[in-house]
Amino acid sequence: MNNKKCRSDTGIFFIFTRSSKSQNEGVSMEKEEAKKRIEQLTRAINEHNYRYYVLADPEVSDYEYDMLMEELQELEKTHPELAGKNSPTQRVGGQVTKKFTARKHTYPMLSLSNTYSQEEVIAFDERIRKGIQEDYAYVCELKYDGVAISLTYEDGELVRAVTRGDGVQGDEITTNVRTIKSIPLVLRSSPAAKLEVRGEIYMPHKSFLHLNDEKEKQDEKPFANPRNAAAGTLKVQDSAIVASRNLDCFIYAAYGEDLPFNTHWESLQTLKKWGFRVSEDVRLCRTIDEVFAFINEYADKRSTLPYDIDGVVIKLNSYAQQKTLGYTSKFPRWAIAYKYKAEVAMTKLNAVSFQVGRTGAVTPVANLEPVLVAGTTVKRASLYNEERMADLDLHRGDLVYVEKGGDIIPKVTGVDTSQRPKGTEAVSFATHCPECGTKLEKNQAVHYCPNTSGCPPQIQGKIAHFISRRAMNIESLGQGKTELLLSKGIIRNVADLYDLQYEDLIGLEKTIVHPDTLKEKKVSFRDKTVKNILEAIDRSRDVPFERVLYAIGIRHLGETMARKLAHEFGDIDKLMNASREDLLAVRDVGEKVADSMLNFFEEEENLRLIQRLKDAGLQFQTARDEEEKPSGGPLEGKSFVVSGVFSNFSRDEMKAYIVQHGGEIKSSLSSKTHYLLAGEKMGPEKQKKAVALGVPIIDEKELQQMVKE
Ligand code: 1X8
Repeated sequence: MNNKKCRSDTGIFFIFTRSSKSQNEGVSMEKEEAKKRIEQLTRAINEHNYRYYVLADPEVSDYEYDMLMEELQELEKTHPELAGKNSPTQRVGGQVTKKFTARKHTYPMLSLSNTYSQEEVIAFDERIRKGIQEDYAYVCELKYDGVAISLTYEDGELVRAVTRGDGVQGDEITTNVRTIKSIPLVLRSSPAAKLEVRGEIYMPHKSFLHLNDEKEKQDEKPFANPRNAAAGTLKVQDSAIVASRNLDCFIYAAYGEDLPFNTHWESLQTLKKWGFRVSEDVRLCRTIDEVFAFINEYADKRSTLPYDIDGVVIKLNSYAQQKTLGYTSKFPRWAIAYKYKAEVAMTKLNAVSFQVGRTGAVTPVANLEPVLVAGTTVKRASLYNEERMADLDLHRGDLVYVEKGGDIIPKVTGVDTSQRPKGTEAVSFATHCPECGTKLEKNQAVHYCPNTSGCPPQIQGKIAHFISRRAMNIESLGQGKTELLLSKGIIRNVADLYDLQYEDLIGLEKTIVHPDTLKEKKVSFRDKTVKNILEAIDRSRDVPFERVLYAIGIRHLGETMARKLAHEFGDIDKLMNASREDLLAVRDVGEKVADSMLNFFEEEENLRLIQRLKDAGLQFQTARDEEEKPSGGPLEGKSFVVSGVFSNFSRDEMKAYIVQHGGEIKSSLSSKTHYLLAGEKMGPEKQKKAVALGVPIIDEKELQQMVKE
């Protein structure tokens, strides 16, 4: 098949051949043979990874690579005991970290002293010259805007990845870090028994834009910038999610004993040979002028890089000289970070508008004469709140400074009052909701529109929740489209969705502004879109009751609780008629949820909505087969709560025994429970509650007696 001879940089020849043996023969392959092949494949795949992710110079096609990977996966499936933690198959993730444990750093992870001023860089150079009194050189590197990481290798294998944390100790995130393909799991050559390297994990722009697009589609809040996205991703518990987000990493330092280099420059070259991804954008500079040339060069190149940087790191090259200078309590004396200023532009403030969020919060937004900042055209910028607006003392027509920092939403950072036209009026905060005209209320620094059920963006919030994947899963109808339908008055609430006809939708079009990103987006309803939406709406009629209950958006009613209540009560009418006590009797239902349920069902409008959804054919009771109980047994019509441990049955067997004889199992006590079946070690709280509710407590023997009778 794909016979290919490749020569790696280490001079080892790998024969990259997909095993000619069939899968069936593979299963019976001798373990020794399998082990050898696994080692061979692992080496080959690691080498390909290195060529692809580190050198950006792949040697085989994706297909050939996939074949090798597939063969390795098959072999590991047949011989799971041979699948190591650092096998290249582990890159796809799947392991879950329940809790990230704290780990102390062997070498503290210091931050760098940093500056925005060129004078301070010159002063830094002068301090070095005084301190060293011999020839010296600097290494200039980029300062990546990501998450610092420490990677420990033992005998050439990755054993630990720890975040910076407070510099003394950080969180171990090894499982997640293993999914980052440019981080070697096994080194190409092993320098020392123990090696620690440091670098920055970041999210490339492309991955970031893709991730936020997805988030937007799912109606989730997008990340503000790639750094937050990287940090958030590394703390996700499911490593498969981490694997899917395409993080990347640059390594920029090595720590260990007896490392085979004497300068930082050599360390970077050697790290690359060992298998690490080291940036090409590094330079050995012999004078401070060369340093500034590097700084200025990358100030221009910055906007073309596929990832965020926020400055340049300048390090003294010689380790011996670094040692001479040493450290302050916080920073190394031999390095400094020069930070680029956020890009600022000046433009005219045309107007201030007010954006109403889904929760009813009102944010002031500056509408600007379009201006180019950091490579993108800015038309809108956030003004945060009334206080911030007052601080700026904005007048209509003012020339304002707009800054695009690390976040996707630009901000207005200042006003040039010297150029203010005469007779202009200060902009004041809205008194009424721009969406529905209701008088605004203020809570701490935030203005709110109190019209929760009639204000379009707030209805929009409710609809977004209703159609979300975990609720009614009407995915094809995203944020933009619901906004359009609301603004045109085609829908006013979630029940209206079920009245929509093809003719209502086809051809609709509007340009809308995303509330989180302030970006413009054009939405339109074409034939295929409309059909997909109507189909999805139709399909949602089969969504089970527990999700419908979650979808209707009762405050504080999360997914789990909705499921419990749906099963406990079986249908919406029983739930609507439940007393506070009935609700509280359900395990984990607290006062907050109970009261919120009662409030919800008290509102005429909500009852009308539920009736309309019922009429539309949504599921308002648990499916029949779930409810169906074997009937005719001696325990028919009796409900039981089972608690404690039993001598003749396990707890599950006990429950099955009851159901078998016609009884019904409830997960928690209410006044309607017929019996509490108590085993040993039942909690005293249960007993108290049963007594209080007047539920008889029986034991195993009494139950068996009841069955016999
Ligand atoms: C932090 C960073 C360093 C480098 C790049 N990006 C960073 N965020 C580098 O050395 N090229 S060094 C560093 C630190 O020591 N705190």
